[in-house]
This record gives sequence, structure tokens and C-alpha cells, in this order.
Amino acid sequence: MPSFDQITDALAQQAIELPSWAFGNSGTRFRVFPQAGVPRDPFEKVADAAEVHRLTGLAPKVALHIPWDLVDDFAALRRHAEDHGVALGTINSNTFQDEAYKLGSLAHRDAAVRRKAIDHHLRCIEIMGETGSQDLKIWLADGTNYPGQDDMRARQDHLSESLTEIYAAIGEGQRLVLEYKIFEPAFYHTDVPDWGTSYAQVTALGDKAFVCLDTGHHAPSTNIEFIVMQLLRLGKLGSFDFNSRFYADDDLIVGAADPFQLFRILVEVIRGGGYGTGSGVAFMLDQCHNIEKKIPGQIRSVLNVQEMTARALLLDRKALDAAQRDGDVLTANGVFMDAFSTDVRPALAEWRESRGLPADPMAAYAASDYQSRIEADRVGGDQAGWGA
Ligand code: LRH
Ligand code: MN
Ligand code: MN
Repeated sequence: MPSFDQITDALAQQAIELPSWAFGNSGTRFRVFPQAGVPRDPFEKVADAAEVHRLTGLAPKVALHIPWDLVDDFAALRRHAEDHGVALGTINSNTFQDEAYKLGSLAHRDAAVRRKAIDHHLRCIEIMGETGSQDLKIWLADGTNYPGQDDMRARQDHLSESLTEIYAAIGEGQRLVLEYKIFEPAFYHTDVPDWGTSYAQVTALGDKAFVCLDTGHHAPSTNIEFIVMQLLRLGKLGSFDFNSRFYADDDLIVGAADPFQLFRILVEVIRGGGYGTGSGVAFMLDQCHNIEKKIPGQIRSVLNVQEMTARALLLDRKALDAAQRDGDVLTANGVFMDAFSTDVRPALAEWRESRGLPADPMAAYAASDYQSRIEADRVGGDQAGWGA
């Protein structure tokens, strides 16, 4: 197995984008739980995200959701982010909360609704120019609830036409990433339900279009790392929305439900060349902290990704290759499990300190006065995500 010292260069390249909506109040279909000190505007969301980066060195970008994070002056928001030591990241479009989109958006049968949805995306691309963002992430709530409700084939054709128009506006150095989701809010069929559909659509668009894989968007027992392998092999894995789930799209802290799955995914990311500076795969969190505090929830999440990345980097590739070549099933599996079972926490803590970061960022946050300050200062913070 490589030593910890041999993986620190790779570890230093880790960058995980935080979702602005993780910092606002959120909840479930049944209740939004308000918390004291939540941001009152996108500027405060960026400040909170920057706090996570300050303590971990892992989260240099903040993803925005439009219109949740609409501001008059995106250049000012960009400067504000830079002043706080972070940058603005992925722009997420939102065509799932307007009345007009009840029956769909980019795949809707009515050209007027599609026009409105396409225009929203064109505006998002303009915003990307102002924020310096690389990725436009599209997730669609489009689908139907009942067999026969609409023509699935026609909807797929409409989707393709809409995406083609949006893609034409994607500039140099920018990318379109299309996220899939098996179900919800539509329950019978979803217009982009799986990686294959996303792959087919983005491949038809061209080489600036990629698939986004949200780990919570699959059926139980789906082999997600197989999808990761396949998309990397095809050169079409654009980004991750990391979270974890027990049942459906739970949006819980990444690595909480199944750390081994996170490890297996990261092994395939590294194996397929999807890790590190210049790899072209953007790591992002897509989570909401409904009952736990937001900032420590995000700190815990990026640390979970870092910890599993370290274990995946420690995988003894040579020993694994040899065992695989020999058809030695148990040794191969043993080598794999050795990496997963390695406790990297003490080495990570020491390494963080050597880089001027707190050994234990969770404890450092708890010991700081950031939470008490925002709770005292921010009166009237509101939902900044679900239910907004
Ligand atoms: C949809 C989704 C998508 C949205 C986000 C808020 O379930 O994963 O990425 O933009 O949640
Ligand atoms: Mn997502
Ligand atoms: Mn989701």
C-alpha cells in the first residue's frame, strides 16, 4: 500500500463545491425547520460557505441556484466571494417551481412554455459570464404521473430541441451538464431518468456537454460506481452532486448512509482519471441540513469526501492488478478492503496542521464564535432553498 506521504500531493488537489442552498432553511414535504442565523441573502450564503473553506481548505467554490440566488449585481457577488477567499461555481437552473412548469419545462408540449424555460437557461448562461462560472447544470422536474398522460417520445424530441438551443449559447470554456433522476416530482415517467438518457442527449449536443451524476438519484442497489466507470470511459462524466440516501432523494450528509459506497465511487473516479486538477470532473455537494446545523453539516460532508478519497488513493493498485491477473478473487477483494479499512484520520489531522489548517475543523468551528455571531446578527433569515 502507498504511504500517506505518497498521496498528499493528490489530496492537496481536492476541491468540492458547496451548494448555496445548503445554508438556508430547508425541510421536507411536511415541515421546514427554521434555524437561527441562516443567511438572509446570497451574500451571506457565500460568507458561510467561505467559512467551511477557511477551516478545511477543501471548498473553494460556491454553486448558485437561479432564481433562488438572484441578485441585482452578480459582479458584486463575485467580488464578495473573492474577498472571502472563494469563487462562484456552477450555475444551477430552476424550472421546477413556477406554475407555468406544472406539466414540464424544456420537454413541455407547448412551445410557449418551452420558450420561457429556454430563456431562463439563456439568462443563466449570461449570469455565468458575470460570475466566471464554468458549468451550467440542468436538472429537470419534467415527467408525468400517469400512463397516457403525455407522449413520452414527443417530449424527448422537444427536450432535444430545447437543449440544442441552450447549448448553442454555451461559450468557450463553459460546459452544460445534464443531471438525471429516477423519479420525483414526477412518479410515472421522468424525461431524464437515468445516465443513459442524459448521455444520449448530451452526446447529441457536442463536446461541451456532459452528464451530472447525483448520488441520491438512483434506485436502491444500483451499482453507482459502474456508472461512474462507464461515463469516464466514454469521456462524459462532467460532475457529481454528492449526498447520501437511505430510501430516495434524502439529500443527507455524503458518506453518512454508506461510506463504503462513497469509497467505491472514489476508487472508480481515480481509476478513470476523474480526480484532481484538470480532470474535468467537478465535485459538488447537493445536500440540505434540515435538522442539523448548516455550516458544521457542510464541514462534516467535505471531510467525509476527503477521508474516503484518502482511503481510495491508498489502494494498492499493483497488488490489486496482480491479484486480478492471477484470478485470485480473495486476495483482490482483500487488497480492496485493506484500503477501505485504513483509518486515515490521524494522518489527515496531522497533514492539515502542517498546512496551517485546524487538525479538527469540526472542533475548530465549535470553538469559534461564528455560529453565535450569525445567530445574533442575522435576524429574519429565511428559506433559501426548499420551499422558497
Ligand atoms: C433535484 C436536485 C437538483 C436540484 C437540487 C436542488 O433533486 O438534486 O440537483 O437542482 O436537487
Ligand atoms: Mn442534484
Ligand atoms: Mn436531488
